[in-house]
Amino acid sequence: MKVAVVSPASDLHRTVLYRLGHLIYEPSNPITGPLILGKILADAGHSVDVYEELYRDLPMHKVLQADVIGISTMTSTAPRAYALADYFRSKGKRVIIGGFHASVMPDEAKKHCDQVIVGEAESVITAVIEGTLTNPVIRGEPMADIDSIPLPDFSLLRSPVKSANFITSRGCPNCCSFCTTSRMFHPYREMSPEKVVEAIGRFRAQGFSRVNIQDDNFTANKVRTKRICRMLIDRNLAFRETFFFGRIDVADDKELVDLLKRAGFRIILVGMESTNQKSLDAIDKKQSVGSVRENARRLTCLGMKLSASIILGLDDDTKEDVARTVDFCRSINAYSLQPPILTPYPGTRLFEKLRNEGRILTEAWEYYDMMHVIFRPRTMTPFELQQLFKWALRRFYSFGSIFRVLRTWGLADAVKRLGFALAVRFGSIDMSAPERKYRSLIKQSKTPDI
Ligand code: B12
Ligand code: SF4
Repeated sequence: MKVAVVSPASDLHRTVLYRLGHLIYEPSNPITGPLILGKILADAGHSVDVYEELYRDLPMHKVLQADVIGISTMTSTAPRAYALADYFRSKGKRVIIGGFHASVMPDEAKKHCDQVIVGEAESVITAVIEGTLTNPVIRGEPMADIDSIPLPDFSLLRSPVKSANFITSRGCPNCCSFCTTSRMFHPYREMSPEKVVEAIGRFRAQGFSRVNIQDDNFTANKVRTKRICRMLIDRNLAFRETFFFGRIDVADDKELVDLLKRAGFRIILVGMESTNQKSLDAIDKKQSVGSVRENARRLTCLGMKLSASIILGLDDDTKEDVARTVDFCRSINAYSLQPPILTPYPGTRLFEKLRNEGRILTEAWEYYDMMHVIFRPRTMTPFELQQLFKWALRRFYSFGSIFRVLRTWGLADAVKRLGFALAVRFGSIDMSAPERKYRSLIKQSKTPDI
């Protein structure tokens, strides 16, 4: 059978400005689920093409050559996924929807397709495509042994891609109130170090100049992480700069940091979230502000490129708290700042709480992208929070910071920082229709009455 799998992008993310932003931000990289499912189907004898809409418009005539079309969903891409699904069905195609959003809203997704797969789809995808599993909503059981899952097959991708994305574990041992991944991928499972190293070797041989480790928490099991590092070093397989998500407590273990660096794992994205203890406790972060600050400083001193992620809009954080956290990230010379706006994704405890409190402003899912305020914050208006997001980016990515980046990391990173400094200043002149619609929604919202 001929199968196409599409990873859609929302209207906002398909604008010229966003696509330009991606060029500056990082080399294009795909979501891996469709490439894993594609490999399973290809091994079963089907012909598979995978498309990423984030980087390039879909070649509709080619997609429509498929007999069955699979569509992946995140919450912010769900409306686009449904529009595509409706269109494909109007052309007589069989459509199957899966991924994050469809897994928590299967009834909504079902209205637009023939079948929905809830959760991890490896165990059922072949039977669904071949028509031996016919229920409208099918639950994929998580595979216990993730070594037995094939690696993402990048040769199936028909969109430009520069980095190999790779997940070496599923889920996270923690369970923060706003987190979707620890619920989607449950229970927490790890790939063996041998398989991880084999995969990285394979991506190298395929000519990738970069690998991003996309585990929610690559350092959750430090013994495993150290073993992976040692094996990569021994086999001379380290990439120059590999990105990964880690917990701030890696800094407690100097041997681990040293091994990570030698194995090329130099860019670490850490969810610092806030420098207000009340906020950390409220989201179940199980960390003290003192250790977050100390460890963040230590990581940068040890030469890691720290990508600091802080959440804007937590109930106990005021504007001053956010400003203090942003300035702390500046003071320790963090490599980058990611200030996602708190987003209550359906399926999380946070979503239920805010809905019960009547604080969800809209269920226009395309704005659930962590860059738009879609709830009433407690300590400021939605409009003020949206402005705070822009302020945080401008404050961190200042023109002055370019010289510090040049001194610390060199010319290539300084040029990238210049790109960011320009993007965060001029990016908001985007007058696309969805952005205008969003602005009028947010400007009308009143100060919270809670
Ligand atoms: C790599 C990644 C990216 C990459 C590439 C994504 C892309 N090209 O679209 C980049 C950096 C570009 C990115 C961007 C964004 N991302 Co992102 N991303 C990830 C990350 C870290 C890994 C994805 C991955 O490979 N997972 C591992 C594989 C195995 O899982 P999977 O792809 O979901 O596939 C499994 C199932 O979902 C299902 N499945 C998936 N697709 C399909 C399709 C069919 C037909 C079927 C049947 C089943 C199925 O089966 C698969 C196998 O089990 C995840 C976090 C995570 N741990 O997953 C966040 C994540 C998916 N991203 C997220 C978000 C919010 C975004 C952005 C909106 C962020 C932003 N502000 O720009 C954008 C949106 C991009 C877009 N397409 O419009 C959220 C989504 C939350 C939600 N509930 O919607 C996540 C979960 C991170 C988080 N904060 O929790 N992202
Ligand atoms: S530590 Fe990160 S990945 Fe783990 S539950 Fe919390 S937010 Fe999710």
